[in-house]
Amino acid sequence: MRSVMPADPLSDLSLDEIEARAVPLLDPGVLAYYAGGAGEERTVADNRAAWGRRRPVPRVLTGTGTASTRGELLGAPLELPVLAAPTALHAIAHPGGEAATARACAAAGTVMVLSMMGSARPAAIARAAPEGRRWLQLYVLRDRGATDALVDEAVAHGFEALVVTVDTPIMGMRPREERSPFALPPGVEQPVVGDAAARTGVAPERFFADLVDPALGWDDLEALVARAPLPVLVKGIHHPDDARRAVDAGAAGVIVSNHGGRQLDGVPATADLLGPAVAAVGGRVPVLVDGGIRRGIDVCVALALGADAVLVGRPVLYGLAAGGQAGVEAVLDRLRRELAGALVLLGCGDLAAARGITLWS
Ligand code: FNR
Ligand code: LAC
Repeated sequence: MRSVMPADPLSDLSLDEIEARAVPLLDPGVLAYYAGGAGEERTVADNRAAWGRRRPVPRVLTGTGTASTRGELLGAPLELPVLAAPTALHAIAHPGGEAATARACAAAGTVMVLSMMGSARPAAIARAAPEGRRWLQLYVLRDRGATDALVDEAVAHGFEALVVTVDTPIMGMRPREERSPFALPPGVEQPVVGDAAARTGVAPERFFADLVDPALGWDDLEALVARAPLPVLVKGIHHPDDARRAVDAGAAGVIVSNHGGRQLDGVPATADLLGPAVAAVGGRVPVLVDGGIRRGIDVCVALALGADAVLVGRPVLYGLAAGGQAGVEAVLDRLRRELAGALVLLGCGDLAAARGITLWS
């Protein structure tokens, strides 16, 4: 009798291998949008390389035979310190869209951060994975009423936190995107952007040009934090003084991020920015980081540098493209297994112990 091939061809693949499966399935314009970065993509490359420049040094004979990847973040449990970063338009990767991503994150016991530029609205994510943890990413709009309406929807649908992205007063210049533009396929919408555009009578394509407030200041952030019924994390922090200032403004968390190298090419890798930001925050709130994290060992380095958790952007999109919900589950499960294995081999039984890892640099 002929044996049947197992149904899940993505399990046991690394994130790079899953990406390689996804690439031929994507429309060239979509691939340019997902993969591309600003300028000549120096920062995209350095984000990845900078994790590898730091070498964690194992401790032996620690009596550690297994490791747990469990922890907590903002007062609730987290099975894996790897969150899904907010990324626009999951429905152009796979028809399952953000709902599939939300289910995969719930299955992995981690947080999905929904982008306000997503192809699904907050209510739809809550319906897709009611048991999952979910945060909403915001760009602050000139029309503060539109921003508040969205926050109300998030609160009504069990979102636990807001992530305000502050590194995008304008879009970065991204040559790959400019060379290979893509049009939204029929049936794919950006409902939140659409609502905000309709409210103000602006074309949705003019989102960054006309809707997002490009001149946001610290006073605006403070006002938003004061008004917000949810904890606010600030995403896109580079400088340690800004990390400190975000906490002073009332942020419940800081996300060290250069937007995956998509905004200003030539800025430092996030692995280089993380340590100073952690020192500036001084343990007052959690510090998260994203950019180029592709391996469990990268997560160990981030933890050793003082991060409480990390986020991954493109790998989730590639997992989604390669296999829908199962593809995102494969990405998160691979990171979980790599992280757990690396922790054991470094002599750490849990995430708290990872903070004490020595880095050879
Ligand atoms: C993003 N990112 C992003 N960030 C954000 O705050 N709001 C958004 O809507 C988006 N959209 C978006 C789309 C795409 C296609 C990508 C690749 C990225 C940035 C994202 O949250 C995160 O900072 C980076 O993706 C992290 O880097 P890696 O993991 O992709 O290397
Ligand atoms: C991007 C925007 C949507 O990086 O944040 O494409």
